[in-house]
Amino acid sequence: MSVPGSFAVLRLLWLLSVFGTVLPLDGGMLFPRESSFREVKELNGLWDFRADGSPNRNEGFEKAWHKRQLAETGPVIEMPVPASYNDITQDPTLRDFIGWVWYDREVAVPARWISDQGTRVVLRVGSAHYYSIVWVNGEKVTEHEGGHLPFEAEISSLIRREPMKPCRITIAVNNTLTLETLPPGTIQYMNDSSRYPDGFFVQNMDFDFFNYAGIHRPVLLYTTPKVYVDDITVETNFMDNTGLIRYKVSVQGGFSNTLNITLMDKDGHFVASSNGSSGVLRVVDVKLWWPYLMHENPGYLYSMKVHLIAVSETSTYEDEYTLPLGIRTVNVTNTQFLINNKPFYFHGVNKHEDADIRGRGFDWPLIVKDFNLMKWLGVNSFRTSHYPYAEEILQMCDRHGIVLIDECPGVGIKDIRSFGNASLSHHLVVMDELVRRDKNHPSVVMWSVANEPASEMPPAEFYFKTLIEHTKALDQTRPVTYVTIAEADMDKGGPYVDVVCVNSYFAWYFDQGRLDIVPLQLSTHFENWYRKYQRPIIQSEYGADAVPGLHMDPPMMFTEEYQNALLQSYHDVFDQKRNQYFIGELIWNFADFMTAQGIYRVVGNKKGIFTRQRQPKAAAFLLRKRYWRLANETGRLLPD
Ligand code: GCB
Repeated sequence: MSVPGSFAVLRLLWLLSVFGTVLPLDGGMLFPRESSFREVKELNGLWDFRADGSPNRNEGFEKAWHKRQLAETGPVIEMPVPASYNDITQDPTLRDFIGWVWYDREVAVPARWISDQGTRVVLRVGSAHYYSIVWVNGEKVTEHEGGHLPFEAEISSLIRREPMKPCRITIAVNNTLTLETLPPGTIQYMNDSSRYPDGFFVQNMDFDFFNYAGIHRPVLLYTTPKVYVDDITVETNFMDNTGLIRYKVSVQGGFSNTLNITLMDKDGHFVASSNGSSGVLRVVDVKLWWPYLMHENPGYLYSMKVHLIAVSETSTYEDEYTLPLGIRTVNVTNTQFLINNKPFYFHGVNKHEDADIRGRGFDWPLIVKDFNLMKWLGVNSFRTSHYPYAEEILQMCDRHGIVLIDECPGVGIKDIRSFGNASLSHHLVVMDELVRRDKNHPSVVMWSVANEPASEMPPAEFYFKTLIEHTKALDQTRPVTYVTIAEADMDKGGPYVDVVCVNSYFAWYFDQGRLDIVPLQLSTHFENWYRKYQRPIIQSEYGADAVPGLHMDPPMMFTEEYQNALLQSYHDVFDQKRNQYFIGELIWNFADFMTAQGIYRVVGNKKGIFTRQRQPKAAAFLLRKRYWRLANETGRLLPD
């Protein structure tokens, strides 16, 4: 690939400056919550927005757009935050834009936050895809690589410098994917001037969802005292009727301090207490956290209130943070997945954060609707395919008892150059960030470090061994997997996973239309995987596209009848293997979702059992019947 001279140099320069740095994790990432000593101010709404359409996408940096109001640098439009910017306007150039886009807005900061030197003010972005740089009043406060996890910066001293001026926040976001990003991609320049205009380039990707971009999750300011609770880690266990919570609290800001920990039940009644930065809370007559449909009272949460008093020579600081927590255990044997020592059978879905207009933008009505649909369907679990979802979604799972396989954005790792050291070290950082954010959620029962990587390639063995060992060192309480599609004898990372998660599309991508071969191929496939790795198996994806309203009997591909018949042929095999080593089934996909344009996709992927607007196809009713039957057969509490 040859690249025009000056453009190539500029691109290389910003890639080096931007992608070359691995930022160490320096502290906790507690979800911002209000308390008597903490305030939260949401900055959601309309921001000014400008895409940098200059040929090298670098005009914003060359002309230092962050130094002024964006509106003073050129034409801006109104852009909702949170939302993907792609589908907001009528402009296909913005829908398919690759490069830097800029957002800014002014914020009125409460006077007390500025005058009170004992208050820390933190700016937090829930997520922005993919690479972000943030300035406050023209000064850079942070940058972050990765499109699905939060990042923040303390801005107290900056906003105190010019207390009378409104505080201007500028965020530049770049959606370019390279061989070393997660997910990876490549930029390809088309240099044939008889076919393409000068400077024409495309973003290639090896994954099947639209590369939505922008500020996808809430942006907010929150305060803590100068000495504050920075991180909390809990691990839970139980013996007979007694629950055990091992906790660790880290405090930042210096000074000797006193920590009081109080545990309350769901009704706010005192349960247990402790002092100090680490310890064990004992819970008599414990109410365990159970999955939905496995217990009459699923998703039981206690509240752990951490109260801090820190004293210096001149001042006293007080902080309080309340963490919801569930008490449960997770264990894996050769044939079973155990929650609270009882066999758990996953009957669930794979999702995407995806909807009309907002793209991947955070949206409460959509989230609540999806939970209502999942509960209607009898879903007890889902996989966050193919990237970490908003923390608010995980909190819903905690409360409703929906079990999660928490997946990092390691999707589309197909090029051998994406198995190099730079890719691996970034992947390790993403796992650090993911575990740091999600470690305390009872709903998260397993980490998935990747989806369908080219795991047959020789470097895959070292890559996955390192990645899985690293993840297990970060969190010793949960199993680790990656989702695979390769044939058993080709898979290099297989020996390191705790659970085999396998995707297959028999009678769809292969042997098209031949539903009759599914039973033979699927059961051979399972037997091979089990013989080779002796681990429990989850069917982590299976399905067929169905265009809603398209009918044909006998079934033909793309009709609702074919989707139903294909699911049914898989279910017959699942039911045979269920009492052996087969521990779960996750349909691909919960709802239709947008993809890049291509001849295999007719306005997106249609394997949803709901349409993108969340209306049921015939398959939703088939699955609903099955999942409620499974809940009755597998979900009841089995006698010891
Ligand atoms: C897969 C991928 C998923 C795709 C799906 C499909 O194996 O994991 O991202 O969308 O197949 O529909 O092809």
